[in-house]
Amino acid sequence: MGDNTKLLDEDFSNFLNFANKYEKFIIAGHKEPDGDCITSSLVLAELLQTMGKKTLVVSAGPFKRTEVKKYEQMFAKNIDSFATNSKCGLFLVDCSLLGRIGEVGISENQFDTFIIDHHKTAGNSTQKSIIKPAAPAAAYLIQQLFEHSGAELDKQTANLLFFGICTDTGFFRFLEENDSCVFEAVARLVSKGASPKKTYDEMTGNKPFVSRKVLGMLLDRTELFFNGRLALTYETYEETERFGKDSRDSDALYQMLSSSAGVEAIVSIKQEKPEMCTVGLRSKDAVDVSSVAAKYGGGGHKNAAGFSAETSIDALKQDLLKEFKKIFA
Ligand SMILES: [Mn+2]
Repeated sequence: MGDNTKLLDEDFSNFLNFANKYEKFIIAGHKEPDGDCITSSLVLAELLQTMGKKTLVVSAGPFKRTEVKKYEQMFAKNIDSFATNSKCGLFLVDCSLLGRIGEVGISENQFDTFIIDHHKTAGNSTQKSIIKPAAPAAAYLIQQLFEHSGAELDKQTANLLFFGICTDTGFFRFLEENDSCVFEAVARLVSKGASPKKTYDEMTGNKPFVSRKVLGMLLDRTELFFNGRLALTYETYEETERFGKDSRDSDALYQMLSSSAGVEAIVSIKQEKPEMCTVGLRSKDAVDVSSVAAKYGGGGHKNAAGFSAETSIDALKQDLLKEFKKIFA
Protein backbone atom coordinates (compact mmCIF):
# COMPACT_ATOMS: atom_id res chain seq x y z
CA MET A 1 0.00 0.00 0.00
CA GLY A 2 1.27 3.46 0.77
CA ASP A 3 1.57 5.90 -2.10
CA ASN A 4 -0.35 3.82 -4.60
CA THR A 5 -3.46 4.44 -2.52
CA LYS A 6 -3.16 8.20 -2.95
CA LEU A 7 -4.98 9.98 -5.73
CA LEU A 8 -2.77 11.60 -8.36
CA ASP A 9 -3.22 14.99 -10.03
CA GLU A 10 -4.64 13.21 -13.07
CA ASP A 11 -7.19 11.40 -10.89
CA PHE A 12 -8.45 14.72 -9.52
CA SER A 13 -8.58 16.31 -12.97
CA ASN A 14 -10.32 13.28 -14.50
CA PHE A 15 -12.91 13.45 -11.72
CA LEU A 16 -13.43 17.19 -12.18
CA ASN A 17 -13.69 16.87 -15.97
CA PHE A 18 -16.47 14.34 -15.56
CA ALA A 19 -18.21 16.25 -12.75
CA ASN A 20 -18.19 19.41 -14.87
CA LYS A 21 -19.80 17.65 -17.84
CA TYR A 22 -23.28 17.25 -16.35
CA GLU A 23 -25.72 19.01 -14.05
CA LYS A 24 -27.21 15.81 -12.68
CA PHE A 25 -25.62 12.63 -11.43
CA ILE A 26 -26.85 9.23 -10.41
CA ILE A 27 -24.64 7.52 -7.84
CA ALA A 28 -24.88 3.75 -7.50
CA GLY A 29 -22.92 1.17 -5.53
CA HIS A 30 -23.12 -2.60 -5.45
CA LYS A 31 -26.23 -4.49 -4.38
CA GLU A 32 -26.31 -5.76 -0.79
CA PRO A 33 -24.53 -2.57 0.21
CA ASP A 34 -22.02 -2.48 3.04
CA GLY A 35 -20.82 0.48 5.06
CA ASP A 36 -18.13 1.38 2.54
CA CYS A 37 -20.51 1.37 -0.41
CA ILE A 38 -23.16 3.40 1.44
CA THR A 39 -20.90 6.04 2.91
CA SER A 40 -18.98 6.43 -0.37
CA SER A 41 -22.25 7.05 -2.20
CA LEU A 42 -23.58 9.54 0.36
CA VAL A 43 -20.37 11.56 0.68
CA LEU A 44 -19.81 11.66 -3.08
CA ALA A 45 -23.37 13.02 -3.41
CA GLU A 46 -22.58 15.68 -0.82
CA LEU A 47 -19.39 16.63 -2.64
CA LEU A 48 -21.22 16.96 -5.97
CA GLN A 49 -23.89 19.07 -4.26
CA THR A 50 -21.23 21.50 -3.04
CA MET A 51 -20.38 21.86 -6.75
CA GLY A 52 -23.99 22.81 -7.48
CA LYS A 53 -25.00 19.44 -8.93
CA LYS A 54 -28.25 17.55 -8.49
CA THR A 55 -27.74 14.00 -7.27
CA LEU A 56 -29.67 10.80 -6.78
CA VAL A 57 -28.19 7.97 -4.72
CA VAL A 58 -29.68 4.60 -5.63
CA SER A 59 -29.32 1.15 -4.20
CA ALA A 60 -31.03 -2.08 -5.16
CA GLY A 61 -30.57 -3.22 -1.53
CA PRO A 62 -31.23 -5.35 0.36
CA PHE A 63 -29.87 -3.50 3.40
CA LYS A 64 -29.18 -6.69 5.31
CA ARG A 65 -26.37 -5.88 7.70
CA THR A 66 -27.53 -4.50 11.04
CA GLU A 67 -25.28 -1.46 10.89
CA VAL A 68 -26.50 -0.28 7.46
CA LYS A 69 -30.26 -0.56 7.96
CA LYS A 70 -30.73 3.02 9.10
CA TYR A 71 -29.30 4.29 5.80
CA GLU A 72 -31.88 2.53 3.62
CA GLN A 73 -34.30 5.47 3.66
CA MET A 74 -31.62 7.75 2.18
CA PHE A 75 -31.44 5.70 -1.03
CA ALA A 76 -33.86 5.56 -3.94
CA LYS A 77 -34.71 2.03 -5.04
CA ASN A 78 -34.54 2.96 -8.73
CA ILE A 79 -33.83 5.99 -10.88
CA ASP A 80 -37.53 6.52 -11.79
CA SER A 81 -37.92 9.90 -13.48
CA PHE A 82 -34.69 11.44 -12.17
CA ALA A 83 -32.92 11.11 -15.48
CA THR A 84 -35.18 11.18 -18.51
CA ASN A 85 -32.61 12.67 -20.87
CA SER A 86 -28.98 12.31 -21.64
CA LYS A 87 -27.82 15.28 -19.53
CA CYS A 88 -27.02 13.06 -16.61
CA GLY A 89 -23.86 11.20 -15.63
CA LEU A 90 -23.49 8.03 -13.60
CA PHE A 91 -20.97 7.34 -10.85
CA LEU A 92 -20.35 3.73 -9.88
CA VAL A 93 -18.75 3.54 -6.44
CA ASP A 94 -17.23 0.54 -4.65
CA CYS A 95 -17.86 -1.57 -7.75
CA SER A 96 -16.89 -1.40 -11.39
CA LEU A 97 -19.52 -3.35 -13.28
CA LEU A 98 -23.11 -2.36 -13.94
CA GLY A 99 -24.08 -5.96 -13.29
CA ARG A 100 -22.98 -5.60 -9.66
CA ILE A 101 -25.47 -2.84 -8.83
CA GLY A 102 -28.62 -4.93 -9.30
CA GLU A 103 -31.99 -3.77 -10.56
CA VAL A 104 -32.28 0.01 -10.25
CA GLY A 105 -33.61 0.80 -13.72
CA ILE A 106 -30.26 1.53 -15.38
CA SER A 107 -29.45 -0.26 -18.62
CA GLU A 108 -26.05 -0.93 -20.15
CA ASN A 109 -24.58 2.12 -21.94
CA GLN A 110 -27.51 4.31 -20.86
CA PHE A 111 -25.30 6.83 -19.06
CA ASP A 112 -21.84 8.22 -19.40
CA THR A 113 -20.12 6.51 -16.46
CA PHE A 114 -17.28 7.25 -14.05
CA ILE A 115 -16.02 4.47 -11.75
CA ILE A 116 -14.51 4.93 -8.29
CA ASP A 117 -13.41 1.57 -6.95
CA HIS A 118 -10.75 -0.33 -5.04
CA HIS A 119 -11.51 -3.92 -6.06
CA LYS A 120 -8.69 -5.98 -7.45
CA THR A 121 -10.87 -7.27 -10.28
CA ALA A 122 -11.69 -3.73 -11.49
CA GLY A 123 -8.61 -3.19 -13.66
CA ASN A 124 -6.68 0.08 -13.92
CA SER A 125 -7.61 3.75 -13.74
CA THR A 126 -8.63 5.47 -16.97
CA GLN A 127 -9.85 8.97 -17.82
CA LYS A 128 -13.25 7.83 -16.62
CA SER A 129 -12.27 5.92 -13.53
CA ILE A 130 -10.29 6.05 -10.32
CA ILE A 131 -9.34 2.49 -9.46
CA LYS A 132 -6.89 1.85 -6.63
CA PRO A 133 -6.75 -1.84 -5.71
CA ALA A 134 -4.27 -1.04 -2.93
CA ALA A 135 -6.69 1.37 -1.26
CA PRO A 136 -8.41 -0.22 1.74
CA ALA A 137 -11.83 1.34 1.08
CA ALA A 138 -13.72 3.32 -1.53
CA ALA A 139 -14.52 5.80 1.26
CA TYR A 140 -10.79 6.49 1.57
CA LEU A 141 -10.76 7.51 -2.12
CA ILE A 142 -13.87 9.66 -1.65
CA GLN A 143 -12.26 11.31 1.38
CA GLN A 144 -9.33 12.36 -0.80
CA LEU A 145 -11.68 13.81 -3.43
CA PHE A 146 -13.59 15.68 -0.74
CA GLU A 147 -10.48 17.10 0.92
CA HIS A 148 -9.00 18.09 -2.41
CA SER A 149 -12.16 20.05 -3.27
CA GLY A 150 -11.64 22.37 -0.30
CA ALA A 151 -15.27 21.91 0.81
CA GLU A 152 -15.87 22.00 4.57
CA LEU A 153 -15.83 18.49 6.04
CA ASP A 154 -18.34 18.53 8.89
CA LYS A 155 -18.72 16.09 11.79
CA GLN A 156 -21.46 14.06 10.11
CA THR A 157 -19.46 13.60 6.91
CA ALA A 158 -16.34 12.73 8.90
CA ASN A 159 -18.30 10.05 10.76
CA LEU A 160 -19.65 8.63 7.49
CA LEU A 161 -16.19 8.33 5.92
CA PHE A 162 -14.78 6.88 9.13
CA PHE A 163 -17.54 4.24 9.19
CA GLY A 164 -16.80 3.35 5.55
CA ILE A 165 -13.08 2.93 6.13
CA CYS A 166 -13.67 0.95 9.35
CA THR A 167 -16.02 -1.41 7.50
CA ASP A 168 -13.53 -2.46 4.85
CA THR A 169 -10.49 -2.54 7.13
CA GLY A 170 -12.26 -4.68 9.77
CA PHE A 171 -11.78 -1.75 12.13
CA PHE A 172 -8.12 -1.49 11.01
CA ARG A 173 -7.37 -5.17 11.64
CA PHE A 174 -6.60 -5.80 7.96
CA LEU A 175 -4.06 -2.99 7.68
CA GLU A 176 -0.34 -3.56 7.72
CA GLU A 177 2.85 -1.77 8.62
CA ASN A 178 2.96 0.22 5.39
CA ASP A 179 -0.55 1.60 5.73
CA SER A 180 0.31 4.75 7.65
CA CYS A 181 -1.49 6.85 4.99
CA VAL A 182 -4.78 5.36 6.08
CA PHE A 183 -4.16 6.21 9.74
CA GLU A 184 -3.20 9.75 8.73
CA ALA A 185 -6.46 10.00 6.79
CA VAL A 186 -8.60 8.72 9.67
CA ALA A 187 -6.75 10.97 12.12
CA ARG A 188 -8.04 13.89 10.04
CA LEU A 189 -11.57 12.45 10.30
CA VAL A 190 -11.32 12.06 14.07
CA SER A 191 -10.06 15.64 14.33
CA LYS A 192 -13.28 16.67 12.53
CA GLY A 193 -15.42 14.80 15.05
CA ALA A 194 -15.55 11.15 13.94
CA SER A 195 -15.91 8.88 17.00
CA PRO A 196 -14.08 5.51 16.93
CA LYS A 197 -15.98 4.29 20.01
CA LYS A 198 -19.45 5.09 18.66
CA THR A 199 -18.56 3.68 15.25
CA TYR A 200 -17.30 0.44 16.77
CA ASP A 201 -20.46 0.05 18.87
CA GLU A 202 -22.67 0.70 15.82
CA MET A 203 -20.73 -1.76 13.70
CA THR A 204 -20.56 -4.62 16.15
CA GLY A 205 -23.59 -4.24 18.40
CA ASN A 206 -27.35 -4.67 18.12
CA LYS A 207 -27.26 -8.10 16.50
CA PRO A 208 -30.38 -10.22 16.99
CA PHE A 209 -29.91 -13.00 19.57
CA VAL A 210 -30.82 -15.66 17.00
CA SER A 211 -27.74 -14.61 14.98
CA ARG A 212 -25.57 -15.96 17.84
CA LYS A 213 -27.42 -19.29 17.58
CA VAL A 214 -26.94 -19.44 13.81
CA LEU A 215 -23.27 -18.65 14.29
CA GLY A 216 -22.99 -21.63 16.64
CA MET A 217 -24.74 -23.87 14.13
CA LEU A 218 -22.47 -22.82 11.25
CA LEU A 219 -19.34 -23.25 13.38
CA ASP A 220 -20.54 -26.66 14.54
CA ARG A 221 -20.84 -28.01 10.99
CA THR A 222 -17.65 -26.49 9.63
CA GLU A 223 -15.41 -29.05 7.94
CA LEU A 224 -11.68 -28.77 7.37
CA PHE A 225 -9.91 -29.81 4.16
CA PHE A 226 -6.33 -29.92 2.89
CA ASN A 227 -4.78 -30.63 6.28
CA GLY A 228 -6.86 -27.97 7.97
CA ARG A 229 -5.94 -25.17 5.60
CA LEU A 230 -9.48 -24.73 4.23
CA ALA A 231 -12.58 -24.35 6.41
CA LEU A 232 -15.96 -24.82 4.74
CA THR A 233 -19.45 -24.28 6.09
CA TYR A 234 -22.92 -23.78 4.63
CA GLU A 235 -26.46 -22.64 5.34
CA THR A 236 -29.34 -24.50 3.67
CA TYR A 237 -32.35 -22.88 2.02
CA GLU A 238 -34.56 -24.28 4.77
CA GLU A 239 -32.38 -22.53 7.38
CA THR A 240 -32.24 -19.32 5.37
CA GLU A 241 -36.05 -19.33 5.38
CA ARG A 242 -36.34 -20.30 9.04
CA PHE A 243 -33.83 -17.86 10.56
CA GLY A 244 -33.99 -15.07 7.99
CA LYS A 245 -31.05 -13.34 6.33
CA ASP A 246 -30.98 -10.82 9.18
CA SER A 247 -29.68 -13.58 11.42
CA ARG A 248 -26.45 -13.86 9.44
CA ASP A 249 -23.28 -12.41 10.86
CA SER A 250 -20.74 -13.37 8.26
CA ASP A 251 -18.05 -11.09 9.66
CA ALA A 252 -18.15 -12.84 13.03
CA LEU A 253 -18.14 -16.25 11.32
CA TYR A 254 -15.05 -15.41 9.27
CA GLN A 255 -13.34 -13.94 12.30
CA MET A 256 -13.95 -17.04 14.41
CA LEU A 257 -12.78 -19.43 11.69
CA SER A 258 -9.76 -17.45 10.58
CA SER A 259 -8.49 -17.33 14.15
CA SER A 260 -8.36 -21.12 14.15
CA ALA A 261 -4.75 -22.36 13.90
CA GLY A 262 -3.75 -23.47 10.42
CA VAL A 263 -6.81 -22.15 8.57
CA GLU A 264 -5.77 -20.17 5.50
CA ALA A 265 -9.03 -19.92 3.58
CA ILE A 266 -12.73 -19.98 4.40
CA VAL A 267 -15.71 -20.89 2.24
CA SER A 268 -19.23 -20.00 3.35
CA ILE A 269 -21.99 -21.30 1.07
CA LYS A 270 -25.45 -19.85 1.56
CA GLN A 271 -28.36 -21.40 -0.28
CA GLU A 272 -30.50 -18.35 -1.01
CA LYS A 273 -33.05 -20.13 -3.17
CA PRO A 274 -33.59 -23.84 -3.86
CA GLU A 275 -31.46 -23.54 -7.00
CA MET A 276 -29.20 -20.60 -6.14
CA CYS A 277 -26.30 -20.20 -3.73
CA THR A 278 -24.12 -17.26 -2.82
CA VAL A 279 -20.59 -17.99 -1.71
CA GLY A 280 -18.37 -15.89 0.51
CA LEU A 281 -14.63 -16.51 0.36
CA ARG A 282 -12.00 -15.27 2.80
CA SER A 283 -8.31 -15.95 3.04
CA LYS A 284 -5.21 -15.01 4.91
CA ASP A 285 -1.99 -13.70 3.48
CA ALA A 286 -0.87 -15.31 0.21
CA VAL A 287 -4.00 -17.25 -0.73
CA ASP A 288 -5.87 -15.35 -3.48
CA VAL A 289 -9.60 -16.06 -3.34
CA SER A 290 -10.53 -13.34 -5.86
CA SER A 291 -9.18 -15.64 -8.59
CA VAL A 292 -11.51 -18.40 -7.39
CA ALA A 293 -14.49 -16.00 -7.36
CA ALA A 294 -13.60 -14.74 -10.83
CA LYS A 295 -13.93 -18.28 -12.23
CA TYR A 296 -17.60 -18.17 -11.25
CA GLY A 297 -18.18 -14.65 -12.55
CA GLY A 298 -17.76 -13.06 -9.14
CA GLY A 299 -15.21 -10.61 -7.85
CA GLY A 300 -13.57 -9.00 -4.88
CA HIS A 301 -10.19 -8.67 -3.27
CA LYS A 302 -7.33 -11.09 -2.83
CA ASN A 303 -8.41 -11.94 0.73
CA ALA A 304 -12.17 -11.33 0.45
CA ALA A 305 -14.32 -12.24 -2.51
CA GLY A 306 -17.65 -13.77 -3.46
CA PHE A 307 -19.95 -14.95 -6.18
CA SER A 308 -23.35 -16.51 -6.79
CA ALA A 309 -24.13 -19.65 -8.75
CA GLU A 310 -27.25 -21.49 -9.83
CA THR A 311 -26.47 -24.87 -8.39
CA SER A 312 -26.81 -26.94 -5.23
CA ILE A 313 -24.69 -26.82 -2.07
CA ASP A 314 -23.21 -30.29 -2.70
CA ALA A 315 -22.30 -29.61 -6.32
CA LEU A 316 -20.71 -26.30 -5.37
CA LYS A 317 -18.78 -27.87 -2.54
CA GLN A 318 -17.29 -30.54 -4.78
CA ASP A 319 -16.49 -28.01 -7.46
CA LEU A 320 -14.88 -25.56 -5.04
CA LEU A 321 -12.77 -28.29 -3.46
CA LYS A 322 -11.34 -28.97 -6.93
CA GLU A 323 -10.49 -25.28 -7.29
CA PHE A 324 -8.85 -25.09 -3.87
CA LYS A 325 -6.94 -28.28 -4.55
CA LYS A 326 -5.04 -26.31 -7.20
CA ILE A 327 -4.13 -23.73 -4.56
CA PHE A 328 -3.27 -26.11 -1.73
CA ALA A 329 -1.78 -28.95 -3.79
MN1 LIG B 1 -15.33 -1.42 -0.43
